[in-house]
Amino acid sequence: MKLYVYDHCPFCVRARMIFGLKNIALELIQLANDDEKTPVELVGRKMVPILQKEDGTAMAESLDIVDYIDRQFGRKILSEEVRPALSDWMQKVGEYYNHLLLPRFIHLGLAEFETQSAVDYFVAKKQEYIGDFARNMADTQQYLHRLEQDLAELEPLILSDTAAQGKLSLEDIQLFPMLRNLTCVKGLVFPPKIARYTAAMAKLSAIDLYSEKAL
Ligand SMILES: N[C@@H](CCC(=O)N[C@@H](CS)C(=O)NCC(=O)O)C(=O)O
Repeated sequence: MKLYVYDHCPFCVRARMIFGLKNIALELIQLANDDEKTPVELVGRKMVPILQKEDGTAMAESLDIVDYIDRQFGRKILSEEVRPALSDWMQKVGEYYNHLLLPRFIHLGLAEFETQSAVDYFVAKKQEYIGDFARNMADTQQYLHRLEQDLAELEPLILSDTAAQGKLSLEDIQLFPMLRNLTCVKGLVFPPKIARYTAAMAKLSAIDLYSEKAL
């Protein structure tokens, strides 16, 4: 099977996780951020992740891909339960964390940003949502302060290093990609349980963190 992704895309990390967790072979295809043709030909719109199955058919939507792989290949491993407190936390942080992430992604040496045209495409599109990237970088401390308070609230919700609610669930599929992407923010210190959880989930799902490249 082929999975079309951008490295920085949290929805793509969700889809990649189920392959890693179940140890299923996968061909990962990193698209250029300005490649509109490939996704549009596969699923009719410019969006990743896209799973191309062995029969050539293509499937979009991260949680549909996760559900398909979990049900079709071996024993189902994910519980569908998502605790309201965790869901609320992800919603709250999801509202502002892109101000920290998007301006950094283009400097991490990621495959989707190898060309200047791919970078320009991303910057133009995302600045429409969050405003000037340089301004957002300059506001780092303000967002970090808020995030550190929110991470302190998340800490008691992490019940095990290898599964947020104690057993693997859709919580891990949604939470780990957010935490993984936050590892690109230099100076951000995860509370101990969150740090152990992020490291363990990265290993279990075979997905690199950005800690070494943080800026
Ligand atoms: N609901 C979709 C959302 C996927 C999504 O928003 N992907 C973004 C990348 S993070 C995308 O492809 N956006 C189009 C673009 O970047 O031009 C899913 O869960 O798969």
